Amino acid sequence: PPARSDRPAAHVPSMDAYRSMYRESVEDPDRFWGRIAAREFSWETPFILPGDAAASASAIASKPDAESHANGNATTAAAAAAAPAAADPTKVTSQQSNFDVRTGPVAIKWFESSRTNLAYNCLDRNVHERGLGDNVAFFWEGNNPEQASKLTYRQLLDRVSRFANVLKSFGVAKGDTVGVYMPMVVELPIAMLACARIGAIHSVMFGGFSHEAIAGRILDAKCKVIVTADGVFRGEKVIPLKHIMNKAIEHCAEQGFAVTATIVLAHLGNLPEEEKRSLDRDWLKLEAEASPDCPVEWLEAEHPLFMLYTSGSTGRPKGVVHTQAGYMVWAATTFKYVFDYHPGDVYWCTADCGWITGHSYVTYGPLLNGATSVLFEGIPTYPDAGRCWQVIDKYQVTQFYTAPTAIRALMKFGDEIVARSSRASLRILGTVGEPINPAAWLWYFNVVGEGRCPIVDTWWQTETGGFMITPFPAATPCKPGSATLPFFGVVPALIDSQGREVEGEGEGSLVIKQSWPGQMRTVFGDHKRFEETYFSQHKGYYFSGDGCRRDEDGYYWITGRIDDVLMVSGHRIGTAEVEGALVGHEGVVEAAVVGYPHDIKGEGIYAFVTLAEGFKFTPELVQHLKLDVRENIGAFASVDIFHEAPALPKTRSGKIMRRILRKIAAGETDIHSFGDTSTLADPNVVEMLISTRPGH
Ligand code: 6R9
Repeated sequence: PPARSDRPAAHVPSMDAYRSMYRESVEDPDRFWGRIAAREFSWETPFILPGDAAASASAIASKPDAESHANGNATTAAAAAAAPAAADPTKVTSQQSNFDVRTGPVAIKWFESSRTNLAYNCLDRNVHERGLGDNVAFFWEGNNPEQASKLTYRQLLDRVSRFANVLKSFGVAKGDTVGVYMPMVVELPIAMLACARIGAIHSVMFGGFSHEAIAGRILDAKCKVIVTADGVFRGEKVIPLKHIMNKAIEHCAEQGFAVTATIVLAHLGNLPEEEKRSLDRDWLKLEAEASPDCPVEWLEAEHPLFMLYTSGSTGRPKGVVHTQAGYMVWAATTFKYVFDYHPGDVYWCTADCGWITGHSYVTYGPLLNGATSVLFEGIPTYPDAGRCWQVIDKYQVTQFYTAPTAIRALMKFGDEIVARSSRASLRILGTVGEPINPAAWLWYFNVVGEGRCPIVDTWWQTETGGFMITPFPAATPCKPGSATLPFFGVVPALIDSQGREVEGEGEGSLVIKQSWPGQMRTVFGDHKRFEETYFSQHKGYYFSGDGCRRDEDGYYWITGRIDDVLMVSGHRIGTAEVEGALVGHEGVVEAAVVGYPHDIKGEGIYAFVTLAEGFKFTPELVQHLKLDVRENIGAFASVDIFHEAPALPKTRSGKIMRRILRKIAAGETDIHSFGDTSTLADPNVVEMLISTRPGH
């Protein structure tokens, strides 16, 4: 990109700079992360840098206001330098943590022995130590373009402190879980930060989830206190959040679990009488009455920050647990470098806080950097498909981060609607959620960015906490469709079908070889499942579930999930969850769900269903099945194509051959292109399904 004279130099200005920082980050992670952590965050009890007082001291010298804490009780790493030499010097990284199930339980720990608070670092540090109190934290842009507001860091600190006191008044204490089911309004990050401030663990549930999906999550985490809103408009559609939450809470009660309070934001302000419940309390009233003084709860580095449920190949969604210090350092550092954030920038990520992208790159990453962001309630196509470009001009957005599915959807409306906006403020474009096809990449680059803005194609997962493989915008030459090279501290590897590491060019299963600070620590309530899911396929490695190719330049190209996980419009859905919903219907004896290529969504959902005796594959039945899936999971998991399958292709041992079903779903008709079919119990089943595929 052309250098702009009014901008400071990029944080990573060249490939040489990237390579030297990368080398240090993987060769001496203790020092690398220790220095960053000491310099850029506040610690109540500092961790100890690895036997290197000089590094600590120089980190402090470069920090002008290390001593001035309005709060008085937080210190920075200054104390670490002053502290007597430690007996055990390696307290920064997980060097001693175990990554290998063969040598004992997997245990990931970073910045041990320290205490900090992530909300303090997002708010108090910016207001009281960095003089950013009057800077805008969020420009809120409503679904309705006429609705907008803004919130400074000082106002955000005030509201978070008050709301933290509200939570405490309901008995929420350190270590308790709080369920959050909210639209994209400022109160959503406020609820998250209020939890973090008092050491409560938030469990944010996406606003698109059904009451059953929510009930499952409330029950799993035993969330006694629920934070929600009356409802929200998304485009022209109203989502009755309180109605859905009421049903979820009733469902929990039937299972013997009692929610004790629901704090309800009057967002639409017209909650019907029949949706009101005795547990309801009015958010804004409570907040106004609460004290704005809420001392920070200082927390062990490994104290849980949040859990976020995500889908895997089997079973129910898992509660992915992230902790205070490591996640903080990861979310902030990846944000700073990959979006090359500088004061004065206005950043906009379109993700919902109900997903990991909204946790790391709407809430925590930007706030930790003292950044100014846009928080958007609506959808990219309302009131028309030019909305994103108008919002970019309105707030003079410099970094724009969205998903390939949104790019493809907007591309369909043509270039002219984009050209109506200026977009001159844009510097960097980002994408996340699924592999981006080169056509969409090129449109994003040429039409939206007018060839001026590098695209950061960021590969990462709920489990990784933040970016793992990504370009650095001023350094890494891009190739459309490649997430390019690893972030600092990330050591990827590819494992071939023989279980060996691929050297140089090649393809395989993408794994990570050593711990990084933002790594998930456990599955909530089920550490065994954590070890089984991520560390048992390839011993000594973290298993991502993605396939990947490495090219001659060492660039990584993600090829998609190699397990039974679908990425539909960037939303992660387990095929087992959809199948579970389908076989819950009395008319279905067996169901097999696969993904198929879909122009806009990336992947569509294709369901093969075997019906019970006496049931007919009528439009009514299909309609029922559709509703069952919506009720179980949510509308975003809607099945696109139903295919009646009197029988499914199975191995002689009775395993459904999904590989074959994927080919049929993709519309392939030549059985010779299906790969090995010799283990099929009944080869005729395949021919039969090919000839009955809907649309043939
Ligand atoms: C952040 C997020 C994770 C899965 C991941 C992969 C896919 C995400 C991608 C990408 C190709 C990218 N994915 N980013 N694939 N290129 N830039 O999406 O988390 O919801 O947990 O999904 O998304 O398949 O394994 P999550």
